[in-house]
Amino acid sequence: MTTLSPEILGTLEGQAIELPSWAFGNSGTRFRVFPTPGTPRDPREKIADAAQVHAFTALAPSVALHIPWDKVEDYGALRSYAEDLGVRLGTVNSNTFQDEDYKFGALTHHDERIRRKAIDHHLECIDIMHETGSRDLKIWLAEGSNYPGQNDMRARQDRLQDSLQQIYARLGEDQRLVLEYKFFEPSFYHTDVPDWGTSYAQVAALGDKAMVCLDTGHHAPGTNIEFIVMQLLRLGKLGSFDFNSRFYADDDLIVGAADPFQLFRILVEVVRGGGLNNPDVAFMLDQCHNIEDKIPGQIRSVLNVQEMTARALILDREALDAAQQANDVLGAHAVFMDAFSTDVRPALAQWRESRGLPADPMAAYAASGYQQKIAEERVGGAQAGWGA
Ligand code: AOS
Ligand code: ZN
Ligand code: ZN
Repeated sequence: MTTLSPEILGTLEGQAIELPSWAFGNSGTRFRVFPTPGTPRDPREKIADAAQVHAFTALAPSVALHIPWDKVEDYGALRSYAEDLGVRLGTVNSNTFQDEDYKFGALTHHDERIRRKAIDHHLECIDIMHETGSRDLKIWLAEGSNYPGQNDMRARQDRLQDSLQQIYARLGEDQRLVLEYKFFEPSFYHTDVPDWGTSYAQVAALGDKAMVCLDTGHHAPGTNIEFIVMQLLRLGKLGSFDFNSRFYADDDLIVGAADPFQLFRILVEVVRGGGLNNPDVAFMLDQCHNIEDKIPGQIRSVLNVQEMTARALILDREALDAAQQANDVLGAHAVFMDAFSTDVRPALAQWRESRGLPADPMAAYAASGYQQKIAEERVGGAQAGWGA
């Protein structure tokens, strides 16, 4: 059995992966949303489910909120509720994609009334962050155009910068803004923040408290995502990850499910660039569980990240460096593949047990009876928000 050094285990112990509240709601495609028994009916129940993931893995100590999907009267009370369950409230995600006014844009809109409304929504999110104790405001924009000539793309970039500056000015001392990019959808011709370069240009003009959010599902097929990770870390601008998997589009599948090797390659660059357990680089999941149970879906996801992190940590850097220096192409590749091909699961299971955690969190959750309990107790669980 492969063993993991105390140093590696110490690093793994510090790993924290934030869960998205919306992963616990029902979601689906535009064709059908299949309801799952036991689905949370309100933000508290989503947090309770997220706390289960943490209880079985010790990997997920915080939950990201989405406004307005997680809107409540009293955020202080929600915060205490979460903390009593052993988790804290994390990133606040804004939403400018479900309001009729935003059909043709929000932070980029040429109509000053609509743009003001979208900016004000973000200011409200920052006010909420003060109450929830959240550090990061995550902005993903669903704006763009469908046809060439439809919009003045240049003017939209200028208005976006102005809007972001107004939002940035409201951030507290210890708060940050992370700007997510996505190359298409819901707009199909142009998206106002389509790539890391645009996100970087926009946040770099704001200041140190603005960073890029990299969602692993938001790139064209074949994109070398680990190169982007390397570059953003090198520039000190990688603020957060939204981890998920894609086969075709923005599939939001379980991280590491579609391409475990890609997840490994990304984590190798994270380790190389000092991004692991670095408070400046938030690890988050952005997933939707359409047909599988949500809590075990999230448990599987955080375990996948942990497993690939362990493999990235066992990469023999000295041997790799030596091979690279000698221009030993196949030797360097072999060192890299050795780490990826190493089965660290038995060592991780043993280590979990030594810390009082279940060796197999998936099996332990299934045996816990929680899923049956919520299925009986909760009737009429809510949709995650997409299309709601
Ligand atoms: C959308 O495609 C993005 O991935 C967003 O990060 C996210 O799914 C949304 O903002 C949910 O709040
Ligand atoms: Zn995302
Ligand atoms: Zn997405």
